[in-house]
Amino acid sequence: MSKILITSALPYVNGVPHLGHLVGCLLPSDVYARYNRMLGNEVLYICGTDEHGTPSEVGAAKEGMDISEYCTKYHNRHKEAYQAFNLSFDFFGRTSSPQNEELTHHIFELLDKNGYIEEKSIKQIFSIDDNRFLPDRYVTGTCPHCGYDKARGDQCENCTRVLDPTELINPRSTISGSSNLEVRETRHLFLNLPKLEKRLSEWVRSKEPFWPDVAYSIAQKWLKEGLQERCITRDLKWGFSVNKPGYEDKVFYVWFDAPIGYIGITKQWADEKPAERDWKSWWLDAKDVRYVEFMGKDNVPFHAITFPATLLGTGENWTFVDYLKGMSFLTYEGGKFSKSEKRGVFAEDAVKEFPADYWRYWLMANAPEGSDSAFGFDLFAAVVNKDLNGVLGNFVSRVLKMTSSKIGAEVPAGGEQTATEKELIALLQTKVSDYFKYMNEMEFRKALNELRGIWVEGNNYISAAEPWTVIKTDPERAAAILRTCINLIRIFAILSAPIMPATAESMLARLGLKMSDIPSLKDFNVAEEIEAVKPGQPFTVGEALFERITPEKVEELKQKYGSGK
Ligand code: B3M
Ligand code: ZN
Repeated sequence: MSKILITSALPYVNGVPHLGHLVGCLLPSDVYARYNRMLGNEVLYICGTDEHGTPSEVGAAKEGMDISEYCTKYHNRHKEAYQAFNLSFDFFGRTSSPQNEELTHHIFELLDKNGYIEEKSIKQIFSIDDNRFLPDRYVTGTCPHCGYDKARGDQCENCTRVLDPTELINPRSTISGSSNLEVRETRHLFLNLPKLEKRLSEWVRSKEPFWPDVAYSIAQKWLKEGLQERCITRDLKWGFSVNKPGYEDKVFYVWFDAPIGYIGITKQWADEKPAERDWKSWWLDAKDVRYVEFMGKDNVPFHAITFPATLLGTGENWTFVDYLKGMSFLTYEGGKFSKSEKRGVFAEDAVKEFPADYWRYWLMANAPEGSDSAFGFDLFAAVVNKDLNGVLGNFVSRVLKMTSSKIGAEVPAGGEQTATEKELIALLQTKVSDYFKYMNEMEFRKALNELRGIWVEGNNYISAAEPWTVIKTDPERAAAILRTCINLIRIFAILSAPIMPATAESMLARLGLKMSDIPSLKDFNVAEEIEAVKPGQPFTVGEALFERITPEKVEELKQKYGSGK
């Protein structure tokens, strides 16, 4: 048994997650965690909310709330939405926890002691009316290049040029709208990445065969361009205090403590049951831990460069990422998801429309892996109707209804396997090993393609074997065919469980089985599994597994959630 540490990028607490967030790191990590548990591996699957930074301050001010209450409110909303999606975190914590603060201080202290922290003065915009420094993206003004009057201090949305807030014409505070601004000098702490560059690039090189192209090439690009010192403090009130004299009025930058949050959240988990859980056995001087991270591609540089550099600089023996799965983006009906413009499906609404498994399946089957992918209700309905309702659901109800009406509600006895079943077993064994191979490689679209192919073989088998005709002349043979089909239902349930856990349970329940009855996926042998459900075992037909989505419903959903840009 191997120890597998899995983390999903920690979603920002402000705002509520949409389908893009789900497919961008949360769902793939959950599928991978479930699959590894089914293989019998010891899995620790960690996630939580990323709570510091200006957006939380601004969000709280907008709602007239105290920041920490605001974070608690949204932390709970995230947590509920993820529960509804059946995400199987071992712990869903918070980056603002005392455990994370202690670790952040510890790591900073070592970096400082080892000479990797520099002090420098920088110029920043100060808003006199807000009585605070403004982060670049909280300064709005007219773009000096294209004249767009709502350009942000870090970048103009209209012409995409990268800006310095001091370049904006008529700058004003995004927070209060005040134009009473001035440029002030302020001292900050920087992580000296150039000093760590050599060790970092050796480390990245050592990972070459294990990282997917996108993550490896992003890391290489950064290293080739040469690393810059990175500012790790901010002039904000909300955040962790800086444990260095002279920095009492500043806090750590959100991206400094957020990845440390993976460790902090593990400590939160361990502190709940100190007698049986040990965070260090996963993170510090840990043995035999394989660490896999899931994230959107925009987060790759922080995980491939800055976080490993932060850990390297401490001189301690931390667990470094072994495999980094960077996902591309999901578009919504040809445009972007936008909460403010009420466009897109948000996790908490999605599960009110359809059971989580419909979304889980669609999103994983269309995961933006190599390139971006597009969500649209037409596409969604087409896949649900064809793969789930048409192929899988139809097979299950057809087999159980037919057996129950023609023979009885027990797995039928009689009839031996023939060459047809032997062929089916061989075919399925190949497809199952391809499915496992893609799951191991985290090639989820390919894995789901195989899974769908496995379901299709069930339909092909029953169509060719025609038990409804055979029963008239050879009831023994018909019984053997239907018994094989019932066993296929169990096999399909097991293989689908990482993707559609609730559906898998419902399929098994019809056969009087539970997930806990299922043996490890290691050495999954179709020839044995196809005889696992024995004659005489009672079953129930149950409701249809999936509903068809009608064209009228598709139109209704488009109206409700916004269509196009
Ligand atoms: N909160 C960005 C995001 O949600 C950021 C990830 C932190 S991972 C340590 O996309
Ligand atoms: Zn512009």
